[in-house]
Amino acid sequence: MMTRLTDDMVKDIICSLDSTDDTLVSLTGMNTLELACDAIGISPDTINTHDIRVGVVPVTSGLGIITRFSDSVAEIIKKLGMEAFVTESPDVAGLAEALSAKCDIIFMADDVQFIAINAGNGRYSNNSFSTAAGYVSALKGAAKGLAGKAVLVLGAGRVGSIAAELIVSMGAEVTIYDIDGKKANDLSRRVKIKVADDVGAALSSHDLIFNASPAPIEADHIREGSIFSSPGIPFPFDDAGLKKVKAVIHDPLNIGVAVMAVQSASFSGPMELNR
Ligand code: 2YC
Repeated sequence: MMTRLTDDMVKDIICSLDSTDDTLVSLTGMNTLELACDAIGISPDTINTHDIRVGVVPVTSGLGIITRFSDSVAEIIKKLGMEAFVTESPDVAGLAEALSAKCDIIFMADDVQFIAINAGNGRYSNNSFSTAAGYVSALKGAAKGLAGKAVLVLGAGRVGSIAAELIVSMGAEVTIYDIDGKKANDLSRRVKIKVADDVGAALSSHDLIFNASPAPIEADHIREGSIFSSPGIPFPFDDAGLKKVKAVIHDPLNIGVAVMAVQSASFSGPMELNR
């Protein structure tokens, strides 16, 4: 089961959009749009964000609407330079609204999947891949490259597993820890990674950490000056832990949504945009 955002985690996204972008530039050298393009391997000048119309459809299924979730998604996308709006209706009526408004991309999330559909050709981006790719790019930026370096991945769920594969493909030595040892071992049969069975020992022997776990991170396990790329929710650090780290890259939605928007847009050739 994917970790679910709460109203409280989402409430400040819109008012802190600019500071989130500034922090990302200072930590990684890239703003949110540059990071999203880096994550999917295109250059920012190949995508004309102003030509892209995005519809965000609230979804009431399962545990229902998260207050300001859809508004936050739309504002994150607008900050990339795209046109974005939240549909009046939720669910199927909202989807119909987005389609009749000739949206190029449609975002929707239930309790299991969060996707961005390219309305021109039906291909879609999902939040797990996008979050993994975006936060790996952020770690690469903050560490000034990952090739030949040792990286610890916490969490062998959907995001952590994809991240481990991406980091290995960048030439890093990856160790993974998951509280469920079977998950970590299963992944190590597919991807060339080492498995740690003690999170404290693993953390105290790494400077570069990708955290995709919902668990808190204890300050006395953290190596002084380490860099965390940390999509995991809830935010895992206490004040003592924050004093020891060199950098923490974290947001509740921004990087994942930005990669979804850029990746689903990249599924269109110029002629395919849904006009
Ligand atoms: O407001 C709505 O439309 C809700 N149906 C949205 C539910 C999102 C559930 N997913 C999550 O909370 C997590 C997020 C971290 C992003 C991906 N899954």
